[in-house]
Amino acid sequence: MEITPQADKALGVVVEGFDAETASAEDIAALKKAVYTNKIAVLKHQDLSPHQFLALGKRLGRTAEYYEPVYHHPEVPEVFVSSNVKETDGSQIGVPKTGKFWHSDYQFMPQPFDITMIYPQVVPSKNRGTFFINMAAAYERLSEELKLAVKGTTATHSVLRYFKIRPTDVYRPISEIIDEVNAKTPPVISPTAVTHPHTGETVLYLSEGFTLSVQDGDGNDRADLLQELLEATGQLDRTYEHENIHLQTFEKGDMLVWDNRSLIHRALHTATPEPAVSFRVTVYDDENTVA
Ligand code: 7UC
Ligand code: FE
Repeated sequence: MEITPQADKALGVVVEGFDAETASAEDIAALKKAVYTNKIAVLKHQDLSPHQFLALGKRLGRTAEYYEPVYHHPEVPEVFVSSNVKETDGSQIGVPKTGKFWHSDYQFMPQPFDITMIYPQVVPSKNRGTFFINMAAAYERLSEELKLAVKGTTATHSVLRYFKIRPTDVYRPISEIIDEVNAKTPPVISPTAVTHPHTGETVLYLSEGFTLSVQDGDGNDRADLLQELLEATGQLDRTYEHENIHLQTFEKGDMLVWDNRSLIHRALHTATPEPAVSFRVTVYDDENTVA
């Protein structure tokens, strides 16, 4: 196994010679260390079944089934399927157009995932990739004034704005669906700046997709501060040229493994939709917490 930094990039390492079936405990430890240090690891030349993919996830930590079953792989429910391709019988497996907004995975849940693994299955010929922002580095780049303004504030997160209507929701009143989403996944409140449990970094915990509001210590809404932080971190830049934005491209056989506690991500917008399928396994890492 050989781990090398991605050339000319602020983030990421490329991992050659990683064999999920025979990887030693030391290989797994080295991979996790690279993920927390360099934020994204691109495992090259992977050829895994959904079961093998899940087995690899289990070596990194505690895997989880996504709370909405419509995303589940039919044979391996822990595998989340993003797909815009219909099966030959016309049925839909997984959900199309997932994650086309800035977010981290399960940011709206009481406990977000530590590690996200994405394994693209059908790779578009162009516009392939995912945008990332390192919210630990973005915090460090804030002005002293903004860092001070963040102190003592909390942020409220919810899936509501990006909850996908399920096939079974057709003809249901939208108010009923909204009530159901709020009952099942109530808004979660966290400090606006959190300590990364595995690295100790200070991470801005907010995103354009899932963060509804920021409040000060007295409970006053700070919509102005939320707007300033989204702007400063690069999340409002529709040219995607902000210095904080990293475009991670991939090719067939690549598997992306990233630090979901410090990175937010956004699926690349494709103007002409080409077939795209990817599998995802998410992991809670209960070990080696610093906070
Ligand atoms: O369909 C989607 O974009 C899924 C999103 C609402 N949640 C992904 C996650 O893991 O938080
Ligand atoms: Fe995501």
